[in-house]
Amino acid sequence: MTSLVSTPTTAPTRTIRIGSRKSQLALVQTHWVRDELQKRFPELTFEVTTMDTQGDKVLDVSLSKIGDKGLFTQELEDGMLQGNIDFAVHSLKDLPTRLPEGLMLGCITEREDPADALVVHEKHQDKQLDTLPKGAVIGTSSLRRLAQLRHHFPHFTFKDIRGNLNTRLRKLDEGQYDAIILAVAGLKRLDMGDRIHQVIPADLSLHAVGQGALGIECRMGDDEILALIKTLEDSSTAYRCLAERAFLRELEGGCQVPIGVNTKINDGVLTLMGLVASLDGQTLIKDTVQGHPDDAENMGTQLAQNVRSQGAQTILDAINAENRQ
Ligand code: DPM
Repeated sequence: MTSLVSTPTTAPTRTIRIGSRKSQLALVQTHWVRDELQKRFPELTFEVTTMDTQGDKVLDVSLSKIGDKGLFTQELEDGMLQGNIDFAVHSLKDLPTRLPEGLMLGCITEREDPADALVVHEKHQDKQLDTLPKGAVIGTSSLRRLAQLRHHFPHFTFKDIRGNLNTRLRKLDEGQYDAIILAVAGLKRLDMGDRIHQVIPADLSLHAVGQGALGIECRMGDDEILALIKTLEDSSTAYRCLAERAFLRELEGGCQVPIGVNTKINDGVLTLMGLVASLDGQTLIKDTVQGHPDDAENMGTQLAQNVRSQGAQTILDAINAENRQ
């Protein structure tokens, strides 16, 4: 058919739809991804679609009681499967180790400092973890942070805390807690690095699997999208996080469990340290494996089997039994 208007010589620019949670941190992270992709692919248009997840809506129940099966990811995953968005940006540590059929982890970005931070009430400005008073109320909803810190500091009182970063900091400043524990990465990304009072060293508390990295999830077989997002991958972070995720995948049974990790790559050797703790902080089971980064996932699985045979299974069974009640 002939047309009176001139036919365009190039295809119309494609719009790529990115899914994100609405929280301030999620948006900072998603906008970083969008801006980096826009720089690399100026001919494409990127659009951010925000969604509320179950984890954003249910604020009055402890995280460990809700379980961790896609609490912060499911609505975004539905959006991808229904074709409403093309990929989703997550804090990698919130992305379950088993993804729904048809979806995949397409990219792992360069990690921020994966450590946890102590943030104190102003009256404790001169204190560190080892000088906070007996009975100090420490806010965290992480079983991992709770169990490890309780092991080293049994004289603290641990109290649940929920809500986004700003809500948590407000509750701390109002005096509901003496100190709270937050990820260094989240504070830095929100330009609140000045609230980091002490970076908690690995010998006191190992960080969560994937902490500090972003995970970009996409549809399996969507090669066009996969090629785009892969340009943001950091291979060193990816190897480390794949090892960490394999460790967690092999151990978890759907509930939040006190599992911590630490990884590094030096001279081409990947070191993965993993820990399982009992909730009372009495028992910490820790082991390390080393190998070639290409073998990352097998190393994670191997380490899980090691700690299991060293007593971790008993701890996990007890936690899972408690969570079923
Ligand atoms: C998961 C945990 C927490 C988040 C459990 C854990 C912390 C919950 C709490 C799996 N997801 O770490 O053991 O302390 O009450 C979350 C944060 C970030 C991603 C906030 C934080 C930002 C840091 C990052 C919540 N998810 O840990 O302070 O990107 O790694």
